[in-house]
Amino acid sequence: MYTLYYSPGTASMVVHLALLEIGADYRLELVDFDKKAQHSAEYLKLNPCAKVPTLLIEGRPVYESAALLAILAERHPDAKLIPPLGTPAREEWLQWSIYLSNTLMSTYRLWFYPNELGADEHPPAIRAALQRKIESVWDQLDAHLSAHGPYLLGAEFSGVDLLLTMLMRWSRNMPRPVTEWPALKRLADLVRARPSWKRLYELEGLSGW
Ligand SMILES: N[C@@H](CCC(=O)N[C@@H](CS)C(=O)NCC(=O)O)C(=O)O
Repeated sequence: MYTLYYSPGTASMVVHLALLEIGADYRLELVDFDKKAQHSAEYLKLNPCAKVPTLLIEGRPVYESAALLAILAERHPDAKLIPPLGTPAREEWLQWSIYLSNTLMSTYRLWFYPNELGADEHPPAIRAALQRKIESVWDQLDAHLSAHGPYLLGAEFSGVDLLLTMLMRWSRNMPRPVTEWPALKRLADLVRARPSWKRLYELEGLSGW
């Protein structure tokens, strides 16, 4: 039994999707951002970063969404969320998961949390630079998927496509949402058609894209 500390539609989403894909037994614990519950003494004992997700694995708290995706995928090989150890596809999977975390996730963090650079709002030049950075990642990924898609690893869906689709969803209110990149939109449409995506929307009370 796992316990996922989550907030709807945030970085916990990929872990929740992985749990649903696996069919694992899990319990959800809402971390209420409106009440700043991520900063409560109780939660900080589980995750000193004051962020979601945190997953309790046999009672042990573990955090970082991309790491949790890999951990769950490895613990439940039958779900085929990650290719087998020692294969080129496994190496490519790791490449994409770390790339997405290092490039998109960290840039999004600055996009959504200007306070981390010490201001209520970014100056326009910083906002524009962050937008350019995110769009340059879409350009790169779209070129890769056009040549080698429809999924990041080619013909086969894997857990890293869940991570990418979660990150794509976060662009929906940006000046150029990711659905303007055709190969990325095709991947998103495939992932959004999966039962796990639909079930997560019900469980987390999400709507739209
Ligand atoms: N690198 C972390 C980032 C997690 C993260 O930024 N979570 C956000 C939600 S998307 C959060 O908890 N925000 C609340 C806050 O920072 O106060 C991960 O991938 O798990």
